[in-house]
Amino acid sequence: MKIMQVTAQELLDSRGNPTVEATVHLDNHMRASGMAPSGASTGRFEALELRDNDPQRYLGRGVLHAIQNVNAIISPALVGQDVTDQRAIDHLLIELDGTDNKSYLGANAVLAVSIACLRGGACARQIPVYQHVAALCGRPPEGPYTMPVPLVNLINGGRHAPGSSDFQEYLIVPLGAPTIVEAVRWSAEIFHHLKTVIDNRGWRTTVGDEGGYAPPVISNEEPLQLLMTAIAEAGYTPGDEVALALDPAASELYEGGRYHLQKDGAVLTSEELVDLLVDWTERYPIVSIEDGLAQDDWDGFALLKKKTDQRIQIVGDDLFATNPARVRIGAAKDAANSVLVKANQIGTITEALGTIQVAHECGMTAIVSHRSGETELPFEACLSVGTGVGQVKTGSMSRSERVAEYNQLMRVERRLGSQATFAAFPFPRYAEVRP
Ligand code: 2PG
Ligand code: MG
Repeated sequence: MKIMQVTAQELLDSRGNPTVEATVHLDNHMRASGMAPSGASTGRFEALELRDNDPQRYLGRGVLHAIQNVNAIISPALVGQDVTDQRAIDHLLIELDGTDNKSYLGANAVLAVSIACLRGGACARQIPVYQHVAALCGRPPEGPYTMPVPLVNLINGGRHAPGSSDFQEYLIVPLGAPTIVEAVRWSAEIFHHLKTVIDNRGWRTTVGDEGGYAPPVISNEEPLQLLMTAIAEAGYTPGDEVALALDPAASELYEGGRYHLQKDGAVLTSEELVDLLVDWTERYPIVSIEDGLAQDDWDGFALLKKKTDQRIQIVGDDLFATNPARVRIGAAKDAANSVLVKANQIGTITEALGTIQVAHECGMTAIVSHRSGETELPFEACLSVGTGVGQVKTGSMSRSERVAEYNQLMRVERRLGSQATFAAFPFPRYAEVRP
């Protein structure tokens, strides 16, 4: 099935910022669209998101140039391509862009087209997107499938919720659930209990960019206590049934070689921050820490990994920026054992799949992740099931763009029936000392 034309338009993401929607038109009059998500805590090594910088429109955040690149440059180049051949399409996009970081066409233009083609390919083959992804990964589309353990961001801070914690994300990990359907139910119940816990402290129960609560806590440790209480109030066992995870997004706190924690009135060296995080892993059932250190702090990452001794997952987000070359550096430096995979950090689906492969070659786990500025397409759900990576990070249990992902995961699991198995969390040994 051949591509006749690719068009694009400027729409909004979940934060009300402009984003690119691309649509592929196929020769049988079918069409499929893709939209680009967008980060707030973006790393320096990410592919470039092309913005117009015209202060008269959307505070400079318009994407009309990216739209123009799709309509005028990408569309003519893709005419006649087989929409099911994702690899060929993405390689064409990479060549057409010709830069290391997609700065000519814009990663937002390129990814929107890449996703549109992926969805168009699934449409043309008359199979669901996750099956098409599985086929691209060399696996039988009929299954079996591994359903991902979700890392559910119930407390938002940092750039996603000014006024809350300095650290960006406090997540629950319902690793003891038997299915994704149950994992979602447990998480939603804990989310609702957390509201009461926060309300009882007399705090506002508003939510941040990813739908987690954003209470005005007095320390960066306090969110962990709130989560522990909510898990227990909901009737689950912290640790065995529901563990914790963190994404401090520490690049955002790093200035002049130090980490600035305003809530704690502290300015920490890399070693001191590692000590703080390690101490928490001994007092709370934390199983995963993402970007515990800044994107250039390889030594800090390596120290954290060494001190947590493979007991927990040390994840590189800004550190790796979904870039296979950086993952290989990380492996050589023994700086992490997991890679966060965000397709828009690298630009195409084929490259994101390649990064997952490199992560596995390096003995690392991979987590498919959303961005804080999301679209209404439940894309990460399909990518996480199709790739079978075993973990997905896609926000809290509120805001439609986050819930859409969980709903899609539940639909897929029910549809797959016995072909679906809930993943085992790969780092089962959290802190021996239970709180
Ligand atoms: C992160 C992401 C997603 P952002 O840091 O992991 O949660 O945030 O999209 O703002 O980079
Ligand atoms: Mg992150």
